[in-house]
Amino acid sequence: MTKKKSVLNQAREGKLPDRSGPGTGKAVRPAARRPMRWDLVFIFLVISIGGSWAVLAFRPGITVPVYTYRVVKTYPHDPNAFTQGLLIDPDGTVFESTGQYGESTLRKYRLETGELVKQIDLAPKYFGEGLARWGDRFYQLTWKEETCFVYDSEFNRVEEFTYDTDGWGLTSTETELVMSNGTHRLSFRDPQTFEERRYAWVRMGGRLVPRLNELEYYAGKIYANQLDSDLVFVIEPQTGSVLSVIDLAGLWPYKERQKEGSVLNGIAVMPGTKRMFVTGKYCPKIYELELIPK
Ligand SMILES: [Ca+2]
Repeated sequence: MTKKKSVLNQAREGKLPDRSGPGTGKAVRPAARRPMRWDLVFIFLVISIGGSWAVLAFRPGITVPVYTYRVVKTYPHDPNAFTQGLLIDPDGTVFESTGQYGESTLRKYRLETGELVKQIDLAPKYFGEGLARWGDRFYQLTWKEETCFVYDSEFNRVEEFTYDTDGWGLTSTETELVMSNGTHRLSFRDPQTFEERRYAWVRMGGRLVPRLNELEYYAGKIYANQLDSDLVFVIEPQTGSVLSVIDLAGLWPYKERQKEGSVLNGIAVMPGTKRMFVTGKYCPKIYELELIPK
């Protein structure tokens, strides 16, 4: 870091060529027998400065209030379910979308017992992703297949939409669907047509928050898992600003994560209550949590 900084400082002091933009500076070639390889210096600068910026931009420091948790209760969860979307009804019915080619499903089961009530399997070419409800319909994204399946309450497929990005998380507000695609970008879509109405970049302290995954809308805010992280970001839907962070570190200890791809993913708040549930891909439990300011 020190070396990179000193290079930056030298550049600022004019000791290195200004490469800040086309036509803004000329390399000064010293009168030496072996001419400096400015092209190599330039490549070094691009890699070192660019690399530093990438690290700063994509590893945001936490600049908002942090919540930790208390486990209220745990419930069974299929340890073979690669969880991508989670909803839980007040009557204790869980709706879940799972991923992986050849293993993707839409299922419903009982929260208390894990007893399966209904399941449909996606064709092997589809990788199931986020799940949201709009009225009495369920919307299920697919990862790379750019297809959103729409089902009625009995899981009969009634409609299909296409989109032109990755499909990751999905949730619904009072007026629209909200979709993540694995970046910092949230897409707000018309539930009737699935067309994008607007988008928001999720930022914390001015920095972008990447790899946003499963989503849940609750009390006017969007809760988002982040891939390969134990953090849940609480997001203001209009601006994309992160309002707070829930730190789930230690909830599902790493030594207990047996299968590759085991990460926290899946948030559900029981409608009409404050009961919050989280789980993970290949996680054997659903955790009901109470949030505690840190
Ligand atoms: Ca959810």
